[in-house]
Amino acid sequence: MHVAEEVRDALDAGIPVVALESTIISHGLPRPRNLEAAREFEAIVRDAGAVPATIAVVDGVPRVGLDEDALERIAGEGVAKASVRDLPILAARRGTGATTVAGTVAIAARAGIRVFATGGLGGVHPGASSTFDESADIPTLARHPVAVVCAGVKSVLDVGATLERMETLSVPVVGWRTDRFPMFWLSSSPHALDWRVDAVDEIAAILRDQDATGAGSGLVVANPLPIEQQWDPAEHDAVVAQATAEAERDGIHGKAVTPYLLGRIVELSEGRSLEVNLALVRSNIRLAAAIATAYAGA
Ligand code: PSU
Ligand code: MN
Repeated sequence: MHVAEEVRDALDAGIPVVALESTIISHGLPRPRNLEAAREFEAIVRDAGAVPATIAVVDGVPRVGLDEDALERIAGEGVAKASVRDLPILAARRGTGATTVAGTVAIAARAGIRVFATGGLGGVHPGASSTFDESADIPTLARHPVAVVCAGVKSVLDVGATLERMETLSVPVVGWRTDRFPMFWLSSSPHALDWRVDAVDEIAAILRDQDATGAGSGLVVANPLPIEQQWDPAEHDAVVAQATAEAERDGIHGKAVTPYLLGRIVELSEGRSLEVNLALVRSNIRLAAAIATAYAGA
């Protein structure tokens, strides 16, 4: 594993660090917007006084903190989507991969990074009771002490089933200034949360308790977009339904499902879903930086 000097120095000095994933760059956003977005995401962390650590596997080496060259490679073509199980294979064949939430969490934990920002988590897909399609993101968050700030899970998923899995696997979930679990492009959902948090100091205190008790699990901080920034719900429902039907018609399965749906949803919405997606990632990064700062100041 290679930890960038700036990240290593920050971790040693107690300067706040925010991990960022790379699958969103390589498989979640269309080129060339993706490279622009990757740079912007890092700049938002810096503007908040924290150090960004974008994580990916480059030529077999897990990298924590990417230079401009590496960022450009991850934003280019032919990059594998790397979940936890892909990491040893990429290492053995010196491959290059963009890490999912699961892959990023596993590497961030090894580097000692406690706070991570993404767009939306993977979770349980509709029909999972027969297809078994459940993202490795959830079980991985049960195993590593990394807090992930996200806008809930993508609404292409079975949100209720995903919340149930988080309960079973003992992944704690808190709503940031909300009582309802957000659904990525949409600010709310019918799904009530057990816990609402209104101050970053309280999130820092949760992390410290996990550290003290050796809880070992992560934390999901669900951060809804302000309602005036959400995607139009009527268009959202129609587009998600159509993209889901097309994925089924085209026999998409395995790791291709999520990138296929996200790409198709951007096309069908003529880019409107993309603007909302970018806005929610920015918002999650800002909150993650504030949490990392509160945690570092402890
Ligand atoms: N959030 C986004 N865009 C994305 C993803 C999340 O705004 O592309 C990615 C994350 O990397 C997440 C992955 O881990 O989608 C989930 O893929 P799967 O369902 O195959 O586990
Ligand atoms: Mn899957």
